[in-house]
Amino acid sequence: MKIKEIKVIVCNPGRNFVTVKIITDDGIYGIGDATLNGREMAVVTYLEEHVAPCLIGRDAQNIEDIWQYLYRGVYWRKGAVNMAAIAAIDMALWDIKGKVAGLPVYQLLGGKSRKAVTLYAHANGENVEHTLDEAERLIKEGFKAIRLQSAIPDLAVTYGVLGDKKDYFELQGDRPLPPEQEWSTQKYFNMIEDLFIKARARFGNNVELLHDVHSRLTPIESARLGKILEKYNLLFLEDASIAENQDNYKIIRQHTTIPLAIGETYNTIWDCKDLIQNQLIDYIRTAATHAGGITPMRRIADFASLYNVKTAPHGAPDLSPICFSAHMHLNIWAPNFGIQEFVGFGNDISKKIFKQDISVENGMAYVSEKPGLGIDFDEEEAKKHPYKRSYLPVCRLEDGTLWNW
Ligand code: GCO
Ligand code: MG
Repeated sequence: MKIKEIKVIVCNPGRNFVTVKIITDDGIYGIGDATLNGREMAVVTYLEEHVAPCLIGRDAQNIEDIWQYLYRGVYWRKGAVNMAAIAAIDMALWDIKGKVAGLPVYQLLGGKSRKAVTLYAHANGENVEHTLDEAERLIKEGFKAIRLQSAIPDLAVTYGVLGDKKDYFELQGDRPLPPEQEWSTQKYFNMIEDLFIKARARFGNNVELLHDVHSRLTPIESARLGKILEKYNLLFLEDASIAENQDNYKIIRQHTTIPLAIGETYNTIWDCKDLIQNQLIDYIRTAATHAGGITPMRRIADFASLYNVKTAPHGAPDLSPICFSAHMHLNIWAPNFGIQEFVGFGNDISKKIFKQDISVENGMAYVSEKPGLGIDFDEEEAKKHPYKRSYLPVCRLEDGTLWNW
């Protein structure tokens, strides 16, 4: 079964998504997600110019060899652009393998370890009360785990909270250039405990609560935050500090028992090896799209299981529904799966382009039983919504110093 054609399609049903479609000489096709928010076209060029020509004529069944060929064989290892491209090829090949076998991908991984996948939803608010109202709405919808984020009083724009803007495009205006956001650790600390005191008072202890710091704190500040929030029993504290230097987490860990999660920007197992091996984290949040596909995600899950680290894949709106489908197969299989981030399946245009087959009931997602990934992509519909340049925001301290986004 030879690879006959590889198409790379960028569409924008409100966000930019890069989709790869691999077509074999048997007429079977598979799809994968190569979206790299704010740098989409770099991945498109990489795929079209450098990856696709090398794969035409290769046996589509040899997923492992193709993965190694694109990773090991290229000399230039790792990197966000490279790994997003490899990821999309890998997902598409698993999709094809499932279709050939007549089985959903999770069956090829080893079958189900659970009946459904627990999701956590986002409650974002303009202030503490607004966040809690949002959380209440989600709890009423049946969600068992909620991530709480509130705007910080006296800061112009806070991460995750769009204010009166409906989306990032509106935030960026006509330019478009990266919007700028502000950060003050002091003002954040003035607000954050109140959010969790009030959340526990209002919702009790039967709902799981989570929080994303988006790497805004230094390790010792994260340790302080962990100590403050420990008593509110969070499922995890996400991206407290950057861990390019993985030793940063030793500092946090030695001060607090709050469960720690990280990994949404990681491209390979090497980015989290020390964190996992030294048991400095509790959840690894790599995404199939940014960590090279289903093949390495399976390896990361197995490696993490040796050290009591659970998986909690990234599920932001800038990963396409194809990535979410790939995660569903990994999540239903992985014995050490923890929780899946969930922000819905996009708007109506997105649902017309990406034909998802996952049902969500009471905060749990049920995997597709269709052969392959169980998601389809409507190319004609996608073409009606072309790429629009867009950037993630950048973050600055109040004195203008560039800070972590
Ligand atoms: C999350 C992420 C997102 C990111 C986005 C950046 O936990 O969902 O932190 O909110 O901002 O994915 O591309
Ligand atoms: Mg995050």
